[in-house]
Amino acid sequence: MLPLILSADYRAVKVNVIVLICIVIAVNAPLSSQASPTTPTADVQSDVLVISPQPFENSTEPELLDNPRDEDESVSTDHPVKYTGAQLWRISYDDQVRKNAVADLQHKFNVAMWNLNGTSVDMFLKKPVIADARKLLENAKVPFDVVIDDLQHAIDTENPPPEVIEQLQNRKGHRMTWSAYHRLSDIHGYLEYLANTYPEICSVQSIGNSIEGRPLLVLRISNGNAKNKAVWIDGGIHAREWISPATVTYIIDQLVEYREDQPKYVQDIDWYILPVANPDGYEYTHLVDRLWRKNRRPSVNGRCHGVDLNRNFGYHWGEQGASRQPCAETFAGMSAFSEPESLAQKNFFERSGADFQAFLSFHSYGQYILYPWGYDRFVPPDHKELDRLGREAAVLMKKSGGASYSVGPSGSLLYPASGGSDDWGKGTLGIKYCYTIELRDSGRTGFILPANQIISTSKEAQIFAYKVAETITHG
Ligand code: 0X9
Ligand code: ZN
Repeated sequence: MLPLILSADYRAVKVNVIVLICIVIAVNAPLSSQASPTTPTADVQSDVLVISPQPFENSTEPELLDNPRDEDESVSTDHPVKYTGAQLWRISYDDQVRKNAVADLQHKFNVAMWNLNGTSVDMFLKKPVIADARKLLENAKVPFDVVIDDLQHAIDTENPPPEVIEQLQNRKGHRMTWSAYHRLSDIHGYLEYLANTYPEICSVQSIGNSIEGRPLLVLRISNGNAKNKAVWIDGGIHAREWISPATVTYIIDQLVEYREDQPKYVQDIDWYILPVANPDGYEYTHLVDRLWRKNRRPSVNGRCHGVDLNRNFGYHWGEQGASRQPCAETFAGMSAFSEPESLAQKNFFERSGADFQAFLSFHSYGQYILYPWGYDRFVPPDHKELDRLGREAAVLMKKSGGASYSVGPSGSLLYPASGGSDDWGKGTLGIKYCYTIELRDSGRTGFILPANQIISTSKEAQIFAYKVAETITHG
């Protein structure tokens, strides 16, 4: 049963039932208009290419991919999803003929978009559709490369073998290595270890529980100076983006274990860090489906689990690039902050007295430094300052031997997507420097970034975070 209609207040129940009925009708409404694949309007909603994207409230919802995994009852921890023979293709996407062909591909086959840039799009294809999809693109004369030729092999080799991980672990009183991706218990155990070992600068608090009851742990690192400005960092909103919690915990390690080596402007910040903002999804990617993105909200339509937490924040919620379909990868939820994970962040900020000047949300992939707005192709009045900081950081990251990052407003540089946490940080909380950082890589391995790139990725992310700290301290 939906929590929406569990209110004890009769009037609320009545209103909620009406709202629920309207939503059910809307969700189940047939597509009343659908652009033909020859109509040149292919566009993107996060992981999913769509035809003629419609705003959330529009009843002509564009076609979005269902998630057939949820309909498969055999999927469980005993029967994890296997991606044997599944491939990632990089397809040219730089003229209208090519865009139409890609839209056609999405219409006909169960393909999901993983990323795009100005000239190409990364599409994920399961094995059964590969031969026909290849024919379609060849007939349309659209060039493409097979970037990953067996996703299951990539998954099986992304972490070092268990015996190697075991050797590295437990050397320092905790299990984190940054040579491997770790389970939630290792990450949470590490935060507790820091709070116990360095109680004068570290404290850990649970800001709430996930839908399945896991704690949302925030580490505060502070020297206690009353004048300190504060920086928020989160990772792991999207479950499958494993490099994000790995990077965020690496930054924590530098801030705490190597504290004396850090510049004064870094030591004089109050850092609030939530390494795993979607703990249920994260565990699900370890145990059942490596490519899960959303939280684990039980099905609201009897078929598909999960809400995209980065569509569930309450600034311009439910507009472009967010879906009302529970099976879509970009399902925005039943209302803004309907999910305990996003609501916990909201409650935390509402109660906190800290002087937040920056809000950094780490994702992958694509190597982008994105600033608001994400909900549309607009920019805030102070966009030049956000852009300057982003560009200065990108130069430093590259100079240090790191990867190249593109900088820009996310609605234009990537795609419009509403309900993101970064927009909420800026638009509702009024925090000046809000960024979403899409970490490595730029497409060779996508979400399955080999663990041997954790440290190099984390080092460039650390440079970014420190540049933010320097700017809010010294201007
Ligand atoms: O679509 C997203 O949520 C982010 N990309 S991802 O591939 N990691 O899913 C980008 C979010 C950018 N910010 C907003 N659109 N507000
Ligand atoms: Zn993401």
